[in-house]
Amino acid sequence: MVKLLSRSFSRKMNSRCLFIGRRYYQLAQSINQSRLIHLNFRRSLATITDQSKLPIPEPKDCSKITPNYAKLVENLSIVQKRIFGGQPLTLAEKILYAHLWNSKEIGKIIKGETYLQLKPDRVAMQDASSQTVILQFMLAGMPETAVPTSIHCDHLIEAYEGGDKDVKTAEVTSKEIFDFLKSASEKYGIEFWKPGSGIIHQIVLENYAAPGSLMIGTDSHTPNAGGLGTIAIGVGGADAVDAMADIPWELKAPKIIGVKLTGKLNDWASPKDVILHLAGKLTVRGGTGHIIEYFGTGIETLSCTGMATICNMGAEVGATTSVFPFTSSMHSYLSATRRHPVAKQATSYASYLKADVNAHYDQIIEINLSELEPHINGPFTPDLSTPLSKFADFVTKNGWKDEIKAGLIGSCTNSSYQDMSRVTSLVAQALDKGVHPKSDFFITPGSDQIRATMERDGQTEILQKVGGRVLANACGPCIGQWKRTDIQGNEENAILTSFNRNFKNRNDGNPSTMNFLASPEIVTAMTFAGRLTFNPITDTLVDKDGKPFQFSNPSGDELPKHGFEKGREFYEPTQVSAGNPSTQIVIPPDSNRLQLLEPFPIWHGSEFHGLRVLIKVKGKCTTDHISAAGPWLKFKGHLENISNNTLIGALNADNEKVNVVRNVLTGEDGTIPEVARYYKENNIQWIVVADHNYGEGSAREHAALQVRYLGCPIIIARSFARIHETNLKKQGVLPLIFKNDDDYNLLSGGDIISTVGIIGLEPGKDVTIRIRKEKSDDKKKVEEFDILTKHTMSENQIEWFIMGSALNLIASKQKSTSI
Ligand code: MIC
Ligand code: SF4
Repeated sequence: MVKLLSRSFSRKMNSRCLFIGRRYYQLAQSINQSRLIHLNFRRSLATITDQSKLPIPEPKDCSKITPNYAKLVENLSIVQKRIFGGQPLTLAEKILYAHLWNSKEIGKIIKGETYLQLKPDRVAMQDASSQTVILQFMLAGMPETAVPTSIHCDHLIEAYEGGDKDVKTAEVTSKEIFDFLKSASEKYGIEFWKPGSGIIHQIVLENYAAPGSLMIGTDSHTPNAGGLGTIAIGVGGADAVDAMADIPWELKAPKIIGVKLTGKLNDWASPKDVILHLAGKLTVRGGTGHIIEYFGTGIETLSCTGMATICNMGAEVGATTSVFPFTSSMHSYLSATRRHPVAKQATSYASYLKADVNAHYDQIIEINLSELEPHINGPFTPDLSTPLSKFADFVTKNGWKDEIKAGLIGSCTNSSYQDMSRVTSLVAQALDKGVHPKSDFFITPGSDQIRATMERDGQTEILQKVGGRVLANACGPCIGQWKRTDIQGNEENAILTSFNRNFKNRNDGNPSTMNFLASPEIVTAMTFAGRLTFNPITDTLVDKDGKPFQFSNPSGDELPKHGFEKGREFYEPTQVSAGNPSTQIVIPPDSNRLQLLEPFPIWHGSEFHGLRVLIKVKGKCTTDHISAAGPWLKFKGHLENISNNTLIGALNADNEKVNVVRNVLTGEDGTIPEVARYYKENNIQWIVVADHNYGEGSAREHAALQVRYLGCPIIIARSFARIHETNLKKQGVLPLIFKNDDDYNLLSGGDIISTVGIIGLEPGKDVTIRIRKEKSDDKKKVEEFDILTKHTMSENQIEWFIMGSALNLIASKQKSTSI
């Protein structure tokens, strides 16, 4: 048999694969899986999968997930003719304009200026962010959601013992949240995915994403679905409420960055390296206001899941979303995940699913995949990108200890079958030579389907044989849900992960943990060395016989040869056709985790006077700094309680301290939430002054809700991250931007602020900020001056501000129609 199979491969591949295959065989035997031996053996040999030969499983009912292509194309052609005189458009523009609410009325579209009113096909939410969405949706008074919607329980599961055990624990510790979300799902006709079923973005890719469709999700990595040709945009909860309540969802027409891919990834390079490299080029702000659209001959060489990884991490450069045109690997993935009917339909609309010839990109970046080497990004920011060959020097120069404490692979970004089979090929090589990881090794499958397929194909056993711990199908350590036991206090240490984000404090609450981001293959190989300076491509380890051991290139199947194994049946979502108004939403009256929302007060109608600068923030201030996750995730449904974490990660420019500000009323220093509450109790409203890209990172609307709740009507920043800026607007907070960037330097904590220009606020009209500085030694010595700020509020958005929040506006409209 060995001879027979080997015939189809080149000589070089042959010997390597045969060798690994033999080991797979012995391993499988040693774990007594005789039925699997045969399969695994053959599978491990087949590093190159002929997609057309894959089995096509029985398709599922695709009626609700197949886009209405005929209607979309018709809508697009109206806009393309009326507004653009038939000129060619990029794929991203085509999909967005096909989803315009008002294609027949809309006037000129200017990218970067015009607000588009869109009708998304679908909404997805995760358990942490969906709590406030539901609480807000309840206020909107709708009987059911207007578009197909799903809830995924993935963030509230703490990684500790691994797999099912951790899910069981979460079912107890977060019972009231899951019960609340489940009952709300039943009431409003939402598909509910239980804890343990998988991570939102992986489940969406496996079940809902469809080429040419438009979806929004209350999580910044929603763009993952761009790997399947979907325009999928991360939004705050209030935006989701718009779509669910059948209200046009607004998005400023984005510009388009075209990324031209040529060549083919070689050996150790993986799709993750495309985005790690691009993040280095674009930086965390470079994608703001843009969609990243990939094109070029290189795209046909990528797997669908690999493209999803690239789109997922586009969130890290601030891009609105990322998207790939329809490819044959998307077709194969759709078929393998029982959506052949969608693939078939998409094939007949293939010209809609790619950019028009000669389409114009606002900027073009070229990447030759053949020349791309693996990259490692970090620490503390995802855009600090270093090629693997230079990484050892980088570590030495920084004087970091040459040690990796833990390697973590998987998560929503990188837990495809391809990722797992390539990783297993490396682990099998090491195991064969008796080489074991020097660091802790964790694996997070993205869904129960992936977990089940990995188990069936013997991958899990191999990973466990070297001590790998398979965690629940959930976010776990990626979002700080990690009961870490290997380090003490705030010890400086390094971890390597295939996740997408690496902000301070994120994974384990320790500000001295450095998270370096890399592909699953690189993370795994380096975990065996346990050293940051180890380069798996060039360096050797020592095997059990004291001989040098070097990893061969990773290899693996793009899709499972024998199809995906179905996950466990009880993880299937509840099937819904409509809402059930008689269902009671469960909120225990004495809960400290759920609290009904009170509408925010409407604008008082005057200029603001006597606002205090609570803090002038220095440098990076992500949503993790504004509303930390980890242990705080449990209070997502309780605004009052979660507000105790407001801005606790922010660095005060006045005293260079984190979470310490001067209370100007008492003259004493306190934590930010303490002082904010003190001002609130004393009827003093306050503002935040911030640096660039304020609110970078997640879609977390708590970062806006909390400041609003504690009495902040205005944030003045050098610039804002897109989702957070919208979240602030939605909650009735005015995001103002310094007209002159240097004016940031003129403000300090405790300054007294008033406004000129809020009365009569209009799109494009500047707002004057009057600053009064009291000298701390003598209150009579004051200095007063004006600076100018601009804003990006549309007429609609100004109405949200006037009404106190977007939700107040929806509720008032609901009321007037029901009278
Ligand atoms: C994240 O990756 O930061 C999160 C947790 O998934 C967030 C969502 C949240 O905070 O609710 C995101 O990316 O939007
Ligand atoms: Fe979950 Fe991490 Fe993905 Fe966010 S980035 S959805 S926390 S796995």
